Amino acid sequence: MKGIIYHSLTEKKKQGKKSFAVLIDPDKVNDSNMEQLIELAVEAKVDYFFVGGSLVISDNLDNCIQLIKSRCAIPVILFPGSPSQLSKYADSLLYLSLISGRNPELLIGQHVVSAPVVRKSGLEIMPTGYMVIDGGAPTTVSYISNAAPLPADKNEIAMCTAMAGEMLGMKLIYMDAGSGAKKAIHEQMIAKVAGCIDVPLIIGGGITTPEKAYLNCKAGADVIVVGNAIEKDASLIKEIAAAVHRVNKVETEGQTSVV
Ligand code: 1GP
Repeated sequence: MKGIIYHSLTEKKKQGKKSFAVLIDPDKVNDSNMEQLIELAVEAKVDYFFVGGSLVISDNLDNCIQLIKSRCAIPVILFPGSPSQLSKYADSLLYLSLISGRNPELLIGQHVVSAPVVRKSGLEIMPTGYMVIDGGAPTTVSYISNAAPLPADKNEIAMCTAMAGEMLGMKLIYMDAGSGAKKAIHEQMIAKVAGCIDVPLIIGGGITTPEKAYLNCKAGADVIVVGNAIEKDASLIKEIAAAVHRVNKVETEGQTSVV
């Protein structure tokens, strides 16, 4: 059904429910560690798999998604680093426009070139205002995008960028410090941006602990994305999922922070 993933994201936001997405880079997994990852994700009630990477070299994308689909019902959302990272086996596509940068290719150029293929894929398309925030070191995304990241302490610029993205019609805002960022995005910036938009807010890049995931959610993130830290230690899936979902519980019970 068209629009089912976006519907789930907006419904959760309405209910104040936070989601946890595990990011899988198809270059960094094989069938056997994928099996383990999927098992852990199901057990931890992970909400989404994001699949993609700034630079995907292998041809493992379809295989990786098919494996997930054959093992569980967790929705798969494509998080592509380029228009070549399309797979008809996924449920939905983050249709990214790099609104924090000033590289016209990533704002609209690549979209124009790939539009017929994207339309033909039949995927649910989710227009996403993608904002790369300085994570303290050059990341693959900052290099590949050939665009300066948004300074980490410029909360007002982040706020105005997200507002503009929403008014231009973006259905999601994704703030990303980049995979393996030294510094994850500060809660003050998340709060500032969350306070000025109505669409769901995705936060990722450099999140390595359940505490950080929890604080990000409390600050206003709707979806937390973790990739690198889980590649290093898959057992974190359980802890981070629990921390993210604990925000739901705490808010339902009207208590204060328990982490
Ligand atoms: C990167 O937001 C994602 O684009 C996740 O980052 O790999 O650092 O968790 P990490």
